[in-house]
Amino acid sequence: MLNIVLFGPPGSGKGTQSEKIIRKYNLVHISTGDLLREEVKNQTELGNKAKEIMDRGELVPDDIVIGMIRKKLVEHAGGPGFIFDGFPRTVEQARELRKALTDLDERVAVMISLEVPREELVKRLLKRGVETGRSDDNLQTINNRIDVYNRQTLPVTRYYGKMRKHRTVDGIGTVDRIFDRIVAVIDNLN
Ligand code: B4P
Repeated sequence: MLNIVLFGPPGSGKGTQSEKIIRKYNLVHISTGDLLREEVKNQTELGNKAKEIMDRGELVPDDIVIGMIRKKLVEHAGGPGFIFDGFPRTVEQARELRKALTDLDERVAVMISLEVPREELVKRLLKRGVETGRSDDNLQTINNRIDVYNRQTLPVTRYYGKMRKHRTVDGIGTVDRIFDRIVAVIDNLN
């Protein structure tokens, strides 16, 4: 299996690039953000709890997110592989992902970080907020999401860096140009 972690701050283009990667490599897309928004939409107990946290721009507790991931991994085990979009977001989630994949005799091949400056992230997310009405795409929540990313999520790069699995990609430019950079990384994996 080819298992890829697509990483980067909110608004760096993870969801956008994931769509293209899954088409080219036929991978299963797991976006914890999408899974959580689905729970919110269906007004499940989990969704009602998550909505408040997401609207503040904080991270949903690890055990909730890990439970969702484990379920998806089992459902699609033995397939061509996964793209993890927006997960892991804490070192604890990264450790749990490793355990869950090891249980399936699998591992993460690479973690690709999309690098985009803060001003550009804010600009993109404000634009999406206007276009889609997504409730966490407002200035106050965006700023908190970026702060939370820097504080709680960025250390995950060191976790994969120690295993020599961390690669960075310039996330500025057209969607196609950025995709070409990502493909170059994936196609150069041993
Ligand atoms: P996510 O859904 O992961 O949201 P996100 O970080 O904003 O990224 P997204 O994928 O949506 O945006 P993208 O960068 O593609 O998380 C939302 C919330 O859920 C979190 O704040 C947290 O509360 C919770 N959550 C999710 N996962 C969790 C976890 N593992 N643990 C705990 N909590 C979790 O794109 C943004 C915009 O940029 C789009 O409008 C896009 O069109 C635009 N764009 C993309 N590429 C561009 C380019 N090259 N140029 C210009 N614009 C571009």
